[in-house]
Amino acid sequence: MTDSGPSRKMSRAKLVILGRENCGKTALCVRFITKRFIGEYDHKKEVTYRCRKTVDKEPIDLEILDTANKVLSKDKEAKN
Ligand SMILES: Nc1nc2c(ncn2[C@@H]2O[C@H](COP(=O)(O)OP(=O)(O)O)[C@@H](O)[C@H]2O)c(=O)[nH]1
Ligand SMILES: [Mg+2]
Repeated sequence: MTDSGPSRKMSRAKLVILGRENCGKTALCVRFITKRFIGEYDHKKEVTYRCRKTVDKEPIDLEILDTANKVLSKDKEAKN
């Protein structure tokens, strides 16, 4: 197949990172994208990261949603 020309559409994928609060979701995302461990960031913010990575020798556009336990936070507020 000759699908490697410039007209070929870039592959895309969307990821959602789930897990309990403080389990390391944001650290994992930041490290995956920057190859660095960064401890200083807004812990309450839900952020969508966009980056380009190579998977199986093919470039792929990634959209990574780093969730931030909003529902849990609301539950806590409701109890207070
Ligand atoms: N030592 C160490 N600390 C980590 C690691 N991953 C996350 N942390 C720390 O664990 C805490 C929670 O991480 P965070 O990514 O904010 O968790 P999130 O709430 O799931 O997004 C932060 O203080 C991070 O710096 C790790 O692999 N090693
Ligand atoms: Mg986080």
